[in-house]
Amino acid sequence: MEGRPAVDDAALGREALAVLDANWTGTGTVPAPGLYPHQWSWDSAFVVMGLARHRPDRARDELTSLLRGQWANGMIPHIVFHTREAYFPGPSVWRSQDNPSAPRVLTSGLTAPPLHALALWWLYRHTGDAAFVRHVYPALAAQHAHLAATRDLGGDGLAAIVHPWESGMEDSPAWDDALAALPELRHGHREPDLEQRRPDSAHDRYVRLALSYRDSGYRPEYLRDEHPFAVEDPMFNGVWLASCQAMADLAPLARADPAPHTEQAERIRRALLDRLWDGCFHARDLRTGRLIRVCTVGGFGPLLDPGLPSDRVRATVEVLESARFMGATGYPVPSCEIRAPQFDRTRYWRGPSWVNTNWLLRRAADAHALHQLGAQLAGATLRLVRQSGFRECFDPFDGSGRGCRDFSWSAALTLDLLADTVDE
Ligand code: 2M8
Repeated sequence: MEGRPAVDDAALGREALAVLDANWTGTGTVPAPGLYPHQWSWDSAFVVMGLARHRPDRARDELTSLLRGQWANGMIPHIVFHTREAYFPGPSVWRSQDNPSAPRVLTSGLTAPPLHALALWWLYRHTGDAAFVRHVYPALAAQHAHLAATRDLGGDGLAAIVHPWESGMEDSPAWDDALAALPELRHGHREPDLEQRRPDSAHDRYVRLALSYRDSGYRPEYLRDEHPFAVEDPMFNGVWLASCQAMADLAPLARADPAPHTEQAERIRRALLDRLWDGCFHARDLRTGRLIRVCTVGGFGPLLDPGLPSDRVRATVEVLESARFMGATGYPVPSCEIRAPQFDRTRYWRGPSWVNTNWLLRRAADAHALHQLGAQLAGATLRLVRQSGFRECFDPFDGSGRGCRDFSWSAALTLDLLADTVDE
């Protein structure tokens, strides 16, 4: 197991800022040099929140830069390609330039968890910059309207993800069955000019699924009627709900009406409870109509809603704190319940603990005044980065680092957690 020399809070904060400075390209923050050389959507939202108290100007630039990739239909893509560095699947796979709705800057054709309004709210809370809220608000309202208009494939108010990449947790076992059941997609060909980064069969399926959506012209009708992957994910929708509430809170500053955002939040809450609850929150596969039974960290997303009924909060937190999740591991929160056959402490989103989900759950704990849980999550997350550095993810049992180093959201959210320690 890898160890690091002990660092105090001030030194840890300086290291975190140095990582974010190194990952800043002049137009946006890359998640990590080399492995992720472009701007990723929800990574940027986490960076905005981490920089809010330290480099508010850069936090504003980060969000503005991401929004340059927004499509005219309101969609914020999961990757914005600001640099020429090779990445697979890159611009030649997505071909955004062929779509009339796409912006000039090249982007992917999928979206990601809509965390941006919460990030804007966070930035406002720490800077009081109402002018920036006014400036950005219409773009985020368009993002939310696009989700409501094109992704409510189940018809009850939840947004469906149409690709595992849209969850931000693409390797999660929650998608295994839906991926295994995919029909032979039409695109057997390889993209000749690019190397596949992970040429395993799951990755191949991801690529084919993306190509099939691309070849439909990224049409919502295709998603509704033909696309073989459509899943209602509790984390994606928990994040969306929190962002709807942020939009409602920020509405007066933008001279907008809060009511549509409050109503949308209520629709999501009702649908989460009616459609995804069964003792805890599960994803639902819209193509089979069935709940996906494996419990993952995504199932805790609805805790982000301060309006979640208290009996559901209690039951969900009981699962979170039990020996199925953080009760059994020294370094919370494993991304999959440890007793599930799919649990694997070494594989992305199938076991390791992540700083971003810990941070979101810490925020959720605050929303329900669960201060001890919040403090435990914050303390354990700082212990992880102190011990192993700003790694992409961590072994939940011994805290050793996994994935790439100098990972932006691990650094950014550390800054945020440290600032809270100072404020308290
Ligand atoms: C991971 O996702 C990308 C695909 O978008 C990948 O595996 O190559 C995920 O952890 C996702 O949540 C994250 O946004 C992205 C960049 O950090 O990497």
